[in-house]
Amino acid sequence: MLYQRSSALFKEAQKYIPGGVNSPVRAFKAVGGDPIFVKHASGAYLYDEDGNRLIDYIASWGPLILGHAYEPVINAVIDKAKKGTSFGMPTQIETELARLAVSMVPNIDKIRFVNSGTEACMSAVRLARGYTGKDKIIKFSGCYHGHSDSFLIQAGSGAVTFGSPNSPGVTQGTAKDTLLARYNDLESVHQIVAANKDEIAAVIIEPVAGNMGCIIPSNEFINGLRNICTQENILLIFDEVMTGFRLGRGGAQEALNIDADILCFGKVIGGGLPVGAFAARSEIMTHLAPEGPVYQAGTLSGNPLAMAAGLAMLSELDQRPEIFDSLAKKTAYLHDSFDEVLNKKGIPYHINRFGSMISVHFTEEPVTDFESSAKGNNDMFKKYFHGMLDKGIYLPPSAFESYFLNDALSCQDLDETISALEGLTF
Ligand code: HOZ
Repeated sequence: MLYQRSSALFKEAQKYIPGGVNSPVRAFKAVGGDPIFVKHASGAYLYDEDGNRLIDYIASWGPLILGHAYEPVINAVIDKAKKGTSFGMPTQIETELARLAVSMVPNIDKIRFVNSGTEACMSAVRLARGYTGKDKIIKFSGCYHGHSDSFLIQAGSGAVTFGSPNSPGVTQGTAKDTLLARYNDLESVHQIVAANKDEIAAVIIEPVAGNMGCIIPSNEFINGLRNICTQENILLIFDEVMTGFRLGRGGAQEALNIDADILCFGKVIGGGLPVGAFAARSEIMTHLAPEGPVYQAGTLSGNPLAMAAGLAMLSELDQRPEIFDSLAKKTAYLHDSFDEVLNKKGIPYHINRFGSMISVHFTEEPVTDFESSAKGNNDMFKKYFHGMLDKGIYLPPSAFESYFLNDALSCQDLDETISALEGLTF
């Protein structure tokens, strides 16, 4: 495939935008080459500036669970836009989306809308600190909760891809309050809790991780985490930015059968527009301004266009919950077929999958945490990524990301993807 126009556009972008992109992982640094510039998209396909059609496995990094330019979502946005795009005043549709989200997700009574997953997680931690009166938080290496200061400590996603899991610019003062545990290692949590008795406000975790590839928590680990938090009066924050409204109506809480105390959302809840949210039981949410003293605000929070997209998206998922099952089946089919092909090729690999999230790691060992994920062979990953791209398959351009399947992917698309893998030489 030719990407001349994308390359020219990237060159021009680099003159005015740092690295030519507005979010680092898009720059293809982990896989080499120039990023693809999208012209438009529809259903399961991206159409780039050079006229190539690509089968899309990132779905805008998760939000587009029903495929690109999904008509009910687009129509809802158009209708709303005609009536004004932002007021900085309350609108009825905010309550409609809040009511629907609260009805779908376990353990939440109230929800606050923000503009991104980053905002949701940073505000959730502030709320946890305000509620408990404690300062420290525990996060897990390789988990990524957006780019606010407290979370750029051994962060996953683009932060690790670009070699700044602990970013310059984060002060020692902030970093000292973020304590680092290992994913799937309960003992590491026990040790930190014991060494910081009565000082920890919250444990924040991606309940199914998607920012070091897809990583699944063991039952023992995730249940144990819940127990430690309950025993020690620590709030358990599930960062469901990726998993919320994707692993099922009730997200990871429902899929793993675990109750969290505060939930963070982004991606699917905005239907492809910039929406984040955090939610909890009333007892916790009443601490938030203007009801309580924990401050949080935003001019574009609850923006009517974003709310319209989110409402159209969640309504569809609420009415057709079988979508989650169908997506999981498609993902399982892809997994089984990739197993067959890669086994035949005799390549060392591991595939992790949960619901419609999946990732391929080129390593002999099972991938259960950041350390094992980082052992993946990146040269192999680059060949795989570019080989698939050449055959019209768009995968995440970094091994530290999950794929997100969307409902528009047909059996034919999946088979085209499997044939592309068959044709690869590593
Ligand atoms: N941090 C996102 C993936 N985990 C990438 C966002 C983007 O580059 O669009």
